Amino acid sequence: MPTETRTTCPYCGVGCGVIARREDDGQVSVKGDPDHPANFGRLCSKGSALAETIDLDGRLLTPKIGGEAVEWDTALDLVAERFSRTIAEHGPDSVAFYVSGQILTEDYYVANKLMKGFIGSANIDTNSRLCMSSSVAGHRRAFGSDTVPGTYEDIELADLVVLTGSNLAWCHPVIYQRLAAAKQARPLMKVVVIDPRRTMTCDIADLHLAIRPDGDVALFMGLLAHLVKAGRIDEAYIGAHTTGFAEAFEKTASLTNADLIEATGLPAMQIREFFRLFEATEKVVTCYSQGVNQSESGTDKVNAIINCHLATGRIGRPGMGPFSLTGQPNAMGGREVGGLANMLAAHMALESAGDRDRVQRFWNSPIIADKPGLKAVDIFRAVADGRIKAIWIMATNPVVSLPEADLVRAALAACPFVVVSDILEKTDTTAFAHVLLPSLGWGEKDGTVTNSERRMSRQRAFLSAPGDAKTDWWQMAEMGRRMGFGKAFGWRNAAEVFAEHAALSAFENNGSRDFDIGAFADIEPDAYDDLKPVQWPQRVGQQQVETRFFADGRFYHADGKARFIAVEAAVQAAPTNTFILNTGRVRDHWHTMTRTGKSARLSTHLAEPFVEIHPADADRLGIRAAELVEVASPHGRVLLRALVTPRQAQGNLFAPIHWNDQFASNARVGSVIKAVTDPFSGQPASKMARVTAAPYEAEVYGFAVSVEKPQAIEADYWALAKADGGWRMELAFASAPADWTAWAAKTLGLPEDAEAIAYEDGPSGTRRLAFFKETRLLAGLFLAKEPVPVARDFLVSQLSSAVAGMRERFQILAGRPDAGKVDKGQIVCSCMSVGVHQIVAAIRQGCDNVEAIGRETKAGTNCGSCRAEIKEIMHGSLAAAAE
Ligand SMILES: Nc1nc2c(c(=O)[nH]1)N[C@H]1C(S)=C(S)[C@@H](COP(=O)(O)OP(=O)(O)OC[C@H]3O[C@@H](n4cnc5c(=O)[nH]c(N)nc54)[C@H](O)[C@@H]3O)O[C@H]1N2
Ligand SMILES: Nc1nc2c(c(=O)[nH]1)N[C@H]1C(S)=C(S)[C@@H](COP(=O)(O)OP(=O)(O)OC[C@H]3O[C@@H](n4cnc5c(=O)[nH]c(N)nc54)[C@H](O)[C@@H]3O)O[C@H]1N2
Ligand code: SF4
Ligand SMILES: [Mo]
Repeated sequence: MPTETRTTCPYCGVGCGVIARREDDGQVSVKGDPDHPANFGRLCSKGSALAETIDLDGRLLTPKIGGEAVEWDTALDLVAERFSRTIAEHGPDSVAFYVSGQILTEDYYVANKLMKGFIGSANIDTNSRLCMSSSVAGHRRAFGSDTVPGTYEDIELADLVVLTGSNLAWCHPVIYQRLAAAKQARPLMKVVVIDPRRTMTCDIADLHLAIRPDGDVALFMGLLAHLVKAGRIDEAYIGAHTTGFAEAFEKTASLTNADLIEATGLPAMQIREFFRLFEATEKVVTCYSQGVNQSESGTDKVNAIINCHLATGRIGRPGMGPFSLTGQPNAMGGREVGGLANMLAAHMALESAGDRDRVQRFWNSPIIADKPGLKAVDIFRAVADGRIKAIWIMATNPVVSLPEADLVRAALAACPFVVVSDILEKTDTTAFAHVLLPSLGWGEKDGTVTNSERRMSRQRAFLSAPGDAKTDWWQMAEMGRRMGFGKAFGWRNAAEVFAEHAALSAFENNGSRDFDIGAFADIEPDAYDDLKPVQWPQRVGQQQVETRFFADGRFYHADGKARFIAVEAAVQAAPTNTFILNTGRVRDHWHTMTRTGKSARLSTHLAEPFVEIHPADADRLGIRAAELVEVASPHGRVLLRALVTPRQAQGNLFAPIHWNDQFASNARVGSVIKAVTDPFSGQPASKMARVTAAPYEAEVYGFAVSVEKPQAIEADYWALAKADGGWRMELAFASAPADWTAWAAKTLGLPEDAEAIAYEDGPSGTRRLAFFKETRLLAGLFLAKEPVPVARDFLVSQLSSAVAGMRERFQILAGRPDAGKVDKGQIVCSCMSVGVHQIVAAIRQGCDNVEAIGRETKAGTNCGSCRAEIKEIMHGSLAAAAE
């Protein structure tokens, strides 16, 4: 009998409900859960492709020590022994855990309990430091607690939605779809996007403010001053529920209009328009994400935004409030368990003796960490200089994702003892593990996650555990037992861990702490299995009527009042001859691609690492479209494809974070970023690195398709992507190999009896080789002095087509389909595999809106994530036709 399991998407913080269907033959398909309040049945491209990412290719299926498979007991005994010995010799602060907003709440709870309550150090930090920590710090400064006041519904109810430092269309696509639908239903609703780049999110914007990087504090200070001047502040609210207004306002006096224009780089007219919209609209939600958090002034940006909402009393009411969008599926859950180095469990404070005593009594633990541990960047610095001698990394890939990533790599290479729990055997980080522990992945494990609107949902298993893989919480609990803390780590299942976490949240709480899910303190496994998506708080015996916080004007500082924070605008760095490198995400990939990189469909949208550069900058440097660019800083160097586009402001570059050593020759952008951090949160300023850019002189460019996964690619530049029926790769060589056939045979794993056909045009440098066996194309290699002009989608499609005749074989050498057959062009809609050429053809046939294009080509008819791009192509084509 086919089974259907309700679970939650493991990607972004929207936290969409997914129904996973498993057929008798083991085939899995997914669809959106129509009853889940985060998505009501919608899924984005990544969620829709989940079934393509759960195969066992490359999975780590057994514990390993030094690369050799071992039993769990052997591995865990060694881990416990090495950690215990290191602690005995060098103290508890000589070890660390570096965990992730992608583990489940139960995993996180156990790891945090072990480190803070039993090992007695707070050296547990998480990749959420790189993601959410400025929001946490800003919330705690303003509210006295790390509380996201609003709900997704507020975004739909608002009359003005301000999106600052958020590429919602690509990074929180289902919230974007909900917002777009609300705007369509209520055309008077306004959307303002504040982002140095013109992103796809701007598609629904009434106003796009292409702000100078880090101009946000100045902009929101200017807004506060404007609100005061316009008499639009809520003095009664300020008086009754806040303190610090006068000081915060006073700071704005030093910001002249000229300063504001200078700091934001925006035309005065645009600034005025934004201020007027904000002033005149009662229902405003300000959503923010990494353009705010990942900055040297990240925490101040958060507070500058919150100041404006407090000043107008627009918080905690329907359609109003500041809204920090969480990135990872369980960023919020990690904050609940206190999984950051400067927090304690259940939203209690590490710096409060009373809280420490309370947690220690609840855990009945021998010790409790009494000072903050090292934050992510500092943990790896401490590994580098030998202060930390044993580290356990779980569900994160720091060799890719941390700034100064080459230093992180060197630190791990030199560390005496590195443990990595991952689902994959081969990542840039697992390469340095002394002990590798196989974890259960999505669909195999059970637990809870909490999304951006504080809604806890269950992730449920619908696949059996592969090999010896085990849940992350079990691994940590076994470690606790082996270190001699058996009684405190004796849970039999995830439900018991969750119940303990819930009980702690209610322990001596009595309404003093925002996070309280005491209603689940006695939850039984059956009820846990049935748990419906539910927002916190869930206090014992208190019927939940309101899911928003602060509607009553009561905050969590001791006096019950919120704080205005007197922020100051960041001083602009003097212009130099370097670029500002901004980094972030693309639509169809997730972080270091360990999962999305498995899906051919998701790999078609953008198949290689790139750098966006403004046409004038490209011109000045002599960089032509599709050539390669070397981006460098004193910390490292990457090689990326030039994407010349006016979406990018002059003097700024943008590169995606996803590509790493498993998918490209040198594209780990973290390696060029200096590890500058926000002084309050410790969050790295990953959106603002100083770099140089220069054209890369390639003698030969190449493109290849191959049935076999290529091994050890000898090329100065390569980027590899999964394709239907095999792999595709982009190549470049500073100097050409002597023998191309030998290069291809070795790299593309060709059998000796492969039949080769070739074409060569000496003067132009064009050279093409194709290798066949019977009716199948095994590989094709296309070389030229310039970026290779072949129809990539057509060539990829030949990997899974029969190519019997000579005519078809020569068509492959020609690198494009017969006239009459369509070459799809770059894929825009990954769900339906529709390319840009097909969309343009539909437009030429008269389709003049996204729906019509959908009817004609099916593009945009499944998850809808590409609709903004379709619109963009349509406007571009229509404009071109009009010229
Ligand atoms: N497709 C996809 N979706 C994801 C993820 C993914 O890997 N892939 N990851 C998830 C995670 S963990 C996270 S944290 C979120 C991140 O979600 P977002 O924060 O929306 O994504 P980013 O691309 O990191 O950055 C957002 C925008 O900030 C802008 N920005 C840069 N500097 C500034 C500045 O000084 N001021 C302002 N106002 N804006 C600036 C950038 O140009 C960029 O467009 O996405 C989540 N969703
Ligand atoms: N320059 C720059 N750097 C950035 C950012 C940026 O915008 N710019 N963004 C930052 C942000 S916001 C984030 S969130 C980070 C993300 O960066 P990372 O956390 O380093 O990236 P992931 O690829 O998500 O790493 C997750 C790892 O966990 C493994 N995994 C998956 N599921 C499981 C599981 O169930 N258990 C275990 N044990 N392992 C599992 C995956 O295979 C993968 O190796 O990057 C940060 N770095
Ligand atoms: S928006 Fe997409 S990635 Fe995010 S939770 Fe929903 S389906 Fe998953
Ligand atoms: Mo993140």
